[in-house]
Amino acid sequence: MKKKLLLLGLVGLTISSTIVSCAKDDDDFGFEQSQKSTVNLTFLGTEISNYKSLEVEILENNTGSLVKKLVENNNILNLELAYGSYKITVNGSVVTASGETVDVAATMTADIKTASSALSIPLLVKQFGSDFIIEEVFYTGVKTPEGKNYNSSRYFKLVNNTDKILYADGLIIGQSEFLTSVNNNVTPYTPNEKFAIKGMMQLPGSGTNHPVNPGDFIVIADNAVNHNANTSTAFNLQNADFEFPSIKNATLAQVDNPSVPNVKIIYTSMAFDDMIYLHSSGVESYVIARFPTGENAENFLQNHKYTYSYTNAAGNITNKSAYAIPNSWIVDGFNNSVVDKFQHILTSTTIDSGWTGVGEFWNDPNRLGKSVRRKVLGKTNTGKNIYKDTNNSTEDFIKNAEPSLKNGIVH
Ligand SMILES: [Ca+2]
Ligand SMILES: [Ca+2]
Repeated sequence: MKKKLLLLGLVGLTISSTIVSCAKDDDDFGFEQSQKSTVNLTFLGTEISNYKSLEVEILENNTGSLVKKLVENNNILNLELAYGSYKITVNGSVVTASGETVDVAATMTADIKTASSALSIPLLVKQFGSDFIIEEVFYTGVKTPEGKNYNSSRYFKLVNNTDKILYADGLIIGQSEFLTSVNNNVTPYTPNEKFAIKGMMQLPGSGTNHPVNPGDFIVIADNAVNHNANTSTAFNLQNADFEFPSIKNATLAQVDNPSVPNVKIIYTSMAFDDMIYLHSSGVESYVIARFPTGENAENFLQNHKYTYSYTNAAGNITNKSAYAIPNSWIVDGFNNSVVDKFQHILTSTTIDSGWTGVGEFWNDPNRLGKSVRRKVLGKTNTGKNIYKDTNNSTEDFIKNAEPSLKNGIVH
């Protein structure tokens, strides 16, 4: 996947203000090319516990002279440089306050033309991906204080973990056909080529209708209403960006909120063709994807049927039919399971090589009201979270997390 640079934190003076203030202090005609400056470089980022290793390259643009320095377990570099116009490049790794080792980089230009110069260089986290990632899925649901099942208020939360505006238009969410807790040894089975699905929805929009700023998120709720008004243990999701209510299944008692756009259900294996229902025990996998140019829901249903068979417990052959999303369309995904039931992951390891989950064992009653969330690596310069995505959900996610929308949707 394409690597993107994200701002970890911008601390201290910016270069441009340094240059302006230095220039104003100078006699306009007072410096010569041969003069030297004592330069103090400080590398900075938020929530960093150790500046482990930084390779610094300092290139003078006119003469081509290049200085290389290695800075270890430190974020300060002092050196002498001739007056000139410099490009400073930094590559390395740091340890965050939460103990994660992350790659960082920085580039900066600076004019050095005073006897001493102090530069603060903001380090950027090198992050994976160039599209949305799944930050959280709340699939367990809640029980009412009276101990009854409350079947709504589940949601997907997708985050723009890049440094540019992304459009949610047309994003696909896929729910696995198989369970991580059951392995029937089906044939054919090709998870390295495609992801078998039992449910698939697509967000509306024609390309640029739903912009999402860097670091911001969208919520796709089963039903975008204030569930907290129905039962005190459920969440207020009325400000969700999209919803997938099932009106046809009356037992869910879901309603269509007219002010929140509905997703398009492209495929579901449920008896109600408007219904996608997340497995409360958390043994499914989820992906997000985009149709390549020329593909759409109609083509997909024509060309991506997936039929398979297996030998059932009675010794007979079971034939089944589902659909499958090519892995090349998938932009993110992750597996969920529980320790005492885990059989296999359902994604290619290039999408997710691990699994996360909620609950300590199969149908652990304490799983209810908890979700899975990604770990936070740091903050953007606008105070938004940057999330971990190494395509290994065992490392990237927090199990048994407190749902981020517990107190409603706050951006
Ligand atoms: Ca609606
Ligand atoms: Ca990923």
